[in-house]
Amino acid sequence: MFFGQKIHPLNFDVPDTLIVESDKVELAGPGVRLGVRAADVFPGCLRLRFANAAVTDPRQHSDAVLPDWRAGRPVAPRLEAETAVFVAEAGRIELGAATLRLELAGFALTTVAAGVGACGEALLLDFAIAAVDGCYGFGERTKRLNKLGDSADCLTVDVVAVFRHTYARDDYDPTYVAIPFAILKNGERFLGLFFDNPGRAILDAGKFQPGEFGYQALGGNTDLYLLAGPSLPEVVRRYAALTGRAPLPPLWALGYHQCRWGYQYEAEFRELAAQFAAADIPVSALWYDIDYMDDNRLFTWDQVDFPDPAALNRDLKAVGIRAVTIVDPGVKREPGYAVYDSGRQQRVFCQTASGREYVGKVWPGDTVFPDFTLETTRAWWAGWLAGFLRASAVDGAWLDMNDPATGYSRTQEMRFQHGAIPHDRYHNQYAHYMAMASRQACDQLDPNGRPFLLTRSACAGTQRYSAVWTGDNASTWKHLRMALPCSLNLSLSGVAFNGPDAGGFMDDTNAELLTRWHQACGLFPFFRNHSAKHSRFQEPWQFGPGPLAAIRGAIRTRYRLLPYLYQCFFAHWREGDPIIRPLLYHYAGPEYVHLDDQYLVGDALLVAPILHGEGQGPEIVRNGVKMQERSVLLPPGWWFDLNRGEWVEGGRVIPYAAALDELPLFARDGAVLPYYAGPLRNSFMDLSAIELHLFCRERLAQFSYFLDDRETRRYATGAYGIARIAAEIQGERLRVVIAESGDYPTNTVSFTPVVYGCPEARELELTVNGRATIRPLHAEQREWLCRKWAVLA
Ligand code: MIG
Repeated sequence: MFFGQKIHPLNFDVPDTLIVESDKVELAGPGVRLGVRAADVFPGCLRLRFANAAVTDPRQHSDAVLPDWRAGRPVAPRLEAETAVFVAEAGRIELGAATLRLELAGFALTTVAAGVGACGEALLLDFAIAAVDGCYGFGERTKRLNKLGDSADCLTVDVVAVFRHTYARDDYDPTYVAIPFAILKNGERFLGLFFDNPGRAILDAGKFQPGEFGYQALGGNTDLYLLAGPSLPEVVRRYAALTGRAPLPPLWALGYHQCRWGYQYEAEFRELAAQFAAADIPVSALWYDIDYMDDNRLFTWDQVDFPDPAALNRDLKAVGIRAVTIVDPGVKREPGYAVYDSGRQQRVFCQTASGREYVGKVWPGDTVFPDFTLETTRAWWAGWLAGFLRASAVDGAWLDMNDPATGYSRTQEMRFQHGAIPHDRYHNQYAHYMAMASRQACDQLDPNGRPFLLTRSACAGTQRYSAVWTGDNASTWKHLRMALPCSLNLSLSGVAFNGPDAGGFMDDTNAELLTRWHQACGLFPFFRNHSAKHSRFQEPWQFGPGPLAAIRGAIRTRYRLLPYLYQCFFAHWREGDPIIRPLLYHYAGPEYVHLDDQYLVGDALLVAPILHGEGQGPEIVRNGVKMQERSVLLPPGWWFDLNRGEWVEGGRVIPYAAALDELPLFARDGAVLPYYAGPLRNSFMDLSAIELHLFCRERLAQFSYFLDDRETRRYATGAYGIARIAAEIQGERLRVVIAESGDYPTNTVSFTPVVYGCPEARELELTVNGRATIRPLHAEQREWLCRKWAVLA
């Protein structure tokens, strides 16, 4: 056996009879009986529920869909000629005995002949996609953005464990995350297909058979949710509405994170804080990998290496640095160890079919695994985790090894709910329920606070509980290149809060790679430098003054733009739009179908990082400075080059050469970038004064700035305001109008306009909540100094 194998479609039994009943359609044939029900879920979303008679446990065990949408409004079928028809609000479904045709928002999709079938528990849906020219989503994927011609094995695995020593590759499948969600593109129309089945499944967008899109569930029943476009944002927002959006994180979680497997002593952490200060680089969190524990016992600290973790973490916090600890699910199987004893006593661990505690072999040696699908286990876990976080003054938890990794012990014997439920029903959801339980711990600590959790494994819906990092990559240019499409597809798949190990995890990084990685991913939703034990150290200062200055520029730029990033998170929480987006999210045309070496942050910033090193691609020498060159596709309209400080006309591809300390970064005409201009002191940021960086050459610059307390969950009950900002140039006058509304006190944020690339502007007319003032524009507000990106910061 090898990964990526499918069941050949010819092995499926195909129904030949169709019976229309009052509430469902029954498809039958030799060896196959499939019930099909339809329901309207919400506008633009409908569900087809497939019930395969051969499935032994017909219950839906998935927790992907938000509880509100699980019922749906049933749509009755009716017979038209030989075809059963469901006319739902969101679209139309036509079923023949072995064919399925669906149409939503002008996007029609039909199965191939014999494209609906069953093979024992397995379900087959095979669609003809000759007209489809793009396929996106698929969760956390390697390779390129467009999945047409590619396939995905939806099974969560510890990638490095199953693909040993393959760091030179960039085509891993499966990965840590299983999200059976595909977005098909046909010209400028998009359609989302979410196959809600938590078991192993395969998505194949024409790899097995060109021109066909195949879905195979290997067990259990599948609910197929159809998400209408016609645009890509509509599909993505609907998927987010269905499975949930990320709650607002604490502001510090959006800063720079420093991590490494191998940091082991209290002194090292104090030294790190001092080194960041000396390097003049803000850092918002330091991370504790497994080395902090006492012999890999969960919820303990090594007493010798960390005599007083709470004091250490409080000292760090006093200078604005938060602490995050790794928390693996596996509990050391050791009678006398309190965590194990209490778990055993409360029967919280996964069991085998006959009721033995399932045992794996991981870091702690013989290891047992909490069954997070049980409410009792989640309460037990939440109690321990909350106690640990409180006692050691830790602000966030990093959930690793929850794929789940069981080491040299097979996972298959690990069953759920006291051995009653086979492993595969919850395998892909193990991390999901662990994240849910961990969130419960945070709720116990501070019911009105904002938790920060990071998980390696995830499934559809996990974004409601945790951010996701993309696991063990390697310090290679290939893996840097791959980080863009990987995070972009994950973003389109509902997981907006994500990012890779910056600098690369496995193997040794180098000065240039580390620098370019910080630039390329410095505006990603999650930004953490992390590396493996025994690899070369890769803190920002490890490679001398040149790279340090360039990395400092990248990190400081992130902090400057943190208010913008935060606003993107707020907009995500409200609407479901991802933080980072492929260009095809906003621009139509064939040139965007495969474009994945540049991306947008929100809709206003375009990042086109250098993704190759010296000697690996186009390079030039200008004034004695070596520069790497790439092409940048600028969509139509004017773009302000923030690296060089000039307007560039778009609608074309331009060559762009960038020295080591330069990042090609563009703001579109009509953009407003909220900017933090205050002192950079780690996670301390006073956002009561914000600069509004305005780009209004030909277009009105507009932005909705959300006002909230940035600390509590009051926003979730509507306690936030919106400052609507509009700016334009009229002759010598810059006119800026700001109007606040909503459930937040007005005039709590002072906004200072800064206009770019507009030398003719001499005065500012600023109207805030109806009160107008006119004053001269100061020189520094007339022309921003951004000859060099490092200077911008
Ligand atoms: O077997 O905790 O992906 O980030 O540093 C390796 C040690 C276990 C895997 C994680 C990685 C982490 C490492 N962990």
